[in-house]
Amino acid sequence: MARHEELPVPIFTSLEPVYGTGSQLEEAELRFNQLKSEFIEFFGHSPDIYARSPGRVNLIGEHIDYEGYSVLPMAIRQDSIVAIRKHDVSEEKVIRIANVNSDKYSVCTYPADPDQEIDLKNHRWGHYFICGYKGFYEYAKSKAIDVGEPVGLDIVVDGIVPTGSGLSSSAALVCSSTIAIMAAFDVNFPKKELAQLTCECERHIGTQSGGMDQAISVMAQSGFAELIDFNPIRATDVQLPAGGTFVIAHSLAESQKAVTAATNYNNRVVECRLAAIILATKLGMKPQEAINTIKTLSDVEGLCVSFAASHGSSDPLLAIKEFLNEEPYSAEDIEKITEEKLEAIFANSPSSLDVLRAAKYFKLHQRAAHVYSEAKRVHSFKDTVSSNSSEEDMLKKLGNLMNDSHYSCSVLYECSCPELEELVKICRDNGAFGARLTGAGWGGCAVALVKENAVPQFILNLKEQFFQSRIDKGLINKKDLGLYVFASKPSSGAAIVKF
Ligand code: NG1
Repeated sequence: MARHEELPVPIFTSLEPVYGTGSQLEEAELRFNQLKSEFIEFFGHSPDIYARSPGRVNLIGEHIDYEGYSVLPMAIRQDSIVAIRKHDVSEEKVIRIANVNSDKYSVCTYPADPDQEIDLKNHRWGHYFICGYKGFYEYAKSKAIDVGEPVGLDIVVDGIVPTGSGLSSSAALVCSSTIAIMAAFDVNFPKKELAQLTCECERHIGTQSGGMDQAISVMAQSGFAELIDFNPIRATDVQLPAGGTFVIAHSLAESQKAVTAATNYNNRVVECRLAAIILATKLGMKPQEAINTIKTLSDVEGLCVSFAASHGSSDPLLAIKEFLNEEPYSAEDIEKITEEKLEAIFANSPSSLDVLRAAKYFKLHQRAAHVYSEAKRVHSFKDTVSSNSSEEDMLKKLGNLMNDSHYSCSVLYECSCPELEELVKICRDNGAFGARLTGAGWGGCAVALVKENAVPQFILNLKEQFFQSRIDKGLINKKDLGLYVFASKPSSGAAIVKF
């Protein structure tokens, strides 16, 4: 039987297979009904078809997907739904994207031109749809699939993944958009190809995204977390221990990933590349060869492990300790080793050049140490889950790995923030087995592993100890608390719905 990632996106004619039964189904029915009536009101037609794709919470493996390492996320119930209608060739060649939350997201209009450039200087929410639009045509072209000449599209979006929260609202929107376009053109690609193409097309927004979010959004299976491997993309179901529940809580610091890319997300991608090039050079490669061939820390891991082996170890961290200074590097320090200007190394990547312009120095030792140690923790997490330890022992070990991951993100990768530190501490003080920031960080959510039967009290304590003071200050409304702190079970992945 084909692995599930080889299969196309499932097409359903009802909502039960996606949302199950009970309150989740009722909520979905309301959303689909509202989406349809808003579509008719706005465009004067019904949509042809719908696509939905979920957000995710990453359990462990932060900032390592773009370095080629496996990660372990699960899909959450919150998703993005896209309703779409494809124009006839005789109709206007324009793409109109509306949102059910029209107060926050006004209508965006674009030409029906797959080669259009996205205006990164003027960030608009509709750009994420256009990422999917460009990606769809790029993929079809690369596979010589004839999808006809570009036509106009009518779209209405309903997204309930909180934005800027590290729960992948952007990937949920890019994936649901791409799948909706695909379905409107009556084609369907294998899920693993979609995961790859949505990862690549989200980069049109200017972040050098790694691929985890799109992979889990497209390939998730209800009831399982997934170990996601890259090159090639692969998803392996991971059954989590029954006695534990993951609680997600928002630090209320919004992380604007696309806007802060040059100093935060993309900065770390550039630092990792520089660390990898220097390691390769120190381990015997010619600088120019390293520049040409070494893209990620995983590319140079083999050399680091060989170095470690000659010292009786198998730990790549040994090479980092030996060859990367703990003190931050200036651009000149690095150029002495690479024998090449940094601007020349990154000449083909405008977003990396933005990083170079914004950076004062580069912390290569710390970033590489995070990546190698975090990659190891992902496998320890997976091994723990599949070991035959008692449930209590298993939960404790998983919690410790999550705590170690948070420490590494906070101290070595510096992608935490004061609000996340406070929240993670409160989670641990209230009995979580472990807690950590999740997603890119610099704001957004924390995830805590909590004993199943302690979840209601745990959430109450978080409300009292973290959220109440924010309600008092008027930062959030008490009635919205459920949006900011909730328990989550692994949900299903992307789907097409045709009624
Ligand atoms: P968020 O910002 O949480 O959606 C981002 C990246 C991931 C991964 C994590 C950090 C995108 C779309 N997603 O996730 O690929 O690198 O940060 O682990 O850029």
